[in-house]
Order: sequence, then C-alpha cells, then structure tokens
Amino acid sequence: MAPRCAALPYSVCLIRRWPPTATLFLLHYICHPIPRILIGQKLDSVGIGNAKVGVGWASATMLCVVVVVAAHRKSNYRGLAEAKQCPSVCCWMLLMNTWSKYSELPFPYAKLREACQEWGCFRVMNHGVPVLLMSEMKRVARSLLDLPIETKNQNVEVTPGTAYIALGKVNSIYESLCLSDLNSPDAMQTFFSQLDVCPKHREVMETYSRATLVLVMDIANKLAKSLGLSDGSDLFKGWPCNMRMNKYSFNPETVGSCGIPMHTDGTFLTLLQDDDVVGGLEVVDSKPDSFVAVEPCPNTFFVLVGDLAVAWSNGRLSSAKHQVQCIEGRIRVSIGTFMSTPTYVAVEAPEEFVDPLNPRLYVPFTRDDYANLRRDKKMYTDEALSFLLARS
Ligand SMILES: O=C(O)CCC(=O)C(=O)O
Repeated sequence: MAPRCAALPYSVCLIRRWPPTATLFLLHYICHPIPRILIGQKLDSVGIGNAKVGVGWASATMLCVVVVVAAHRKSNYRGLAEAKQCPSVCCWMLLMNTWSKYSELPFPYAKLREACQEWGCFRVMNHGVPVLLMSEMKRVARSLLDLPIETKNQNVEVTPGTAYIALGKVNSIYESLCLSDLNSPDAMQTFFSQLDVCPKHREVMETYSRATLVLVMDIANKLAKSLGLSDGSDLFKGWPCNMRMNKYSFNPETVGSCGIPMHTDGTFLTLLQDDDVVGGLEVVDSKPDSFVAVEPCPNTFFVLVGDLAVAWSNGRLSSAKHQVQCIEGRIRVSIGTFMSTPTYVAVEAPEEFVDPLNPRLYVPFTRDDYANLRRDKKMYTDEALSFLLARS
C-alpha cells in the first residue's frame, strides 16, 4: 500500500504571495494624501504653483517605492538566509550568494549541512541561472519529448544508463531523454545529432548546461565546506553530470497513479528543475511511510542528495527518498542535472570524515558497481548501500 502524502506549503511561498508591488500599492493608497498635503502646504506657502506640487508628490512616491522595495528585499533575504523551516515541512530554502548585491553576506553553511543531514534535500533560489533560460530550457525539453517515438529511440546509451527511457519501461506515463555528459562537447554533439536538434535549441541547451554545471559544482563545494573540508573549492572539478528531461503524460484518468516510483538517486547530487506549475513530487518525511508534497516553486531548483554522497560522507549525509505522483491531469515536465563520481574512481570518504569514533562505513566501490548492484538487487533506494558496508 503506497504511503499517503501530507501536502504542506513552504514558508517561502507566503513571502512570494506578498510581492513588493502589492506592498507598494497599499502604501500608495495609505500615504496618498500625506505627501500631497505636506508638500502642498510647504510649496504653497512660498508661492509655487500646483504643477510643482505634483512633482513633489511624485518624488515622495518614488522615495516610498525605493524604501519599500529595499525593505522587502532585505526582509526576504533575512528570512531566507536563516533558511527558515515550517514545522514538518521537508526542506530548507537556501539562498545562494550568486546575487552580487548580497554576496558579502555569510552563506548559511550550518543550515545547508542540517538540510542535507536531516532531509537530504532543499530548495535553492537566487542561484544565478537566469529565469528566462530556465523557461526556455523547459520549452526545449517539452518539444524534444514531443518528437515521434522513432526519433526519441535514437537517444541510445553513450555511457551506462544514459539512454531514452520509453513509455512503458517504467510505466505508461513516464518517459525520459538523456544527455550523457554535460562536461563533454562530444557527448553534447552526439545528443544533438541523435535527435536532430535545431540550432536555436542547441544554443539553449548549451547555455543551460553551462549554467547548471556551475551551480551544481558550487553547491557541492559549499556542501563539502559545510562538512568541514578545508577549502571546499575544486574538489569536484571534472566530475561528470548528465541531464535527464522527464515527461509525465498525466491526464484526468491517471490522477492517483504513480509517475515515478519511490527511489533515491544513485548519483552524488541532483539539481532538479521541477515543473513550476504541475506538482506531484513528494519526499519521504522523517516519520516512516509518510510523504510530503514538494510544492512547485517557480524559478528555483530542488536539490537532492544522492546515495554516492552518503557513502562519500561516511554516512554524515542522507539521501532523500522521493517519488512523483499524478495529482492533476496535466502534462508535467522536469529537468534533472545529475552529478556523479568519475567512472573509474572509487567512492571513498576523505580522511577528514574517518576517525576512531567514525570508522569507515563502506568498502570502496565505483559508481558503475553501485548502479549494477541496484539493478541486480532491484533495489532503488539507499538500502542498496547496506551491501557495501565495511566489516569492522
Ligand atoms: O520529475 C521529478 O520531479 C523528479 C524526477 C526524479 O525523481 C528523477 O529523475 O530521479
């Protein structure tokens, strides 16, 4: 019996529902008579006409605009930098420091660590990936996924697990195209020719890949730093990332059925652009057997810790069990950037994570060993890691 979901809103959504423009309009109506009277009296007393009064009123309104927008941004930042968490909401909302105005403010490393230890997931905003690029990429993904099945079948495996997943393989709703390595111009060209991608769409994909690579590396480095690794920069340089474009052909008849079954990601870190309108993503709550809805939150990414990061961190991090359910009869599209460990490099915890109180938990293994293990055991959650425990 599938566990049921407790749908809860994010605290940050409350902030979003009260945008600066709304505050401005309210302020405008409240303050409207005040500047007119004050400025009007002052100017009239020195004999200046009504036209100047209008200019004065406009300047006062502009001043209000500046003050309110600044205050609003500051309060948003404060709320998010503290990474507030609603009671029983599954994830933190973290603000990356890529927005130059705030770059001098401290990054909430402790909250990042807590989110990744406790939940294995969080949302990130102010991430530096342009909003327009995100929506263009979503349009490109949708148009590729709408290609005829014969064309999509050309998206064959380049490295293990990077082929098109056709409708019917997992279930009759889910399909997924894969770009095998965002770091490799050759892999990119292979994908473009497999699907005969047009020049405009190639450009969008290349730009999006570059931007998400920078972001996922930045998050990985910050995560390493949050765990006490000295520098935290360039630790993951060259680690491969693939991109999956997922389409869920939801319709009114599929409401209540599963889009993708519960799993953890068998990779290191996932940067997910989930559908900004159609929900359905759910993560497992700390209470066993209960799911929490991950509400869509436009212009943000949802980040998930994968099983390889659990082993690499010597058990300090948790990977998030998640699934997608059909909750409304509309097509859902998501784009995942999956960072993995290099093919021939064993996943091993750095010395800093190992001491007499925290002995090495897992034997060294490669990402392909782990992918094969999950497939052979038909285990698609972190429980597969139990087969790789080191004997003490
Ligand atoms: O579509 C989503 O939101 C989640 C996709 C997912 O879980 C996956 O690709 O592993």
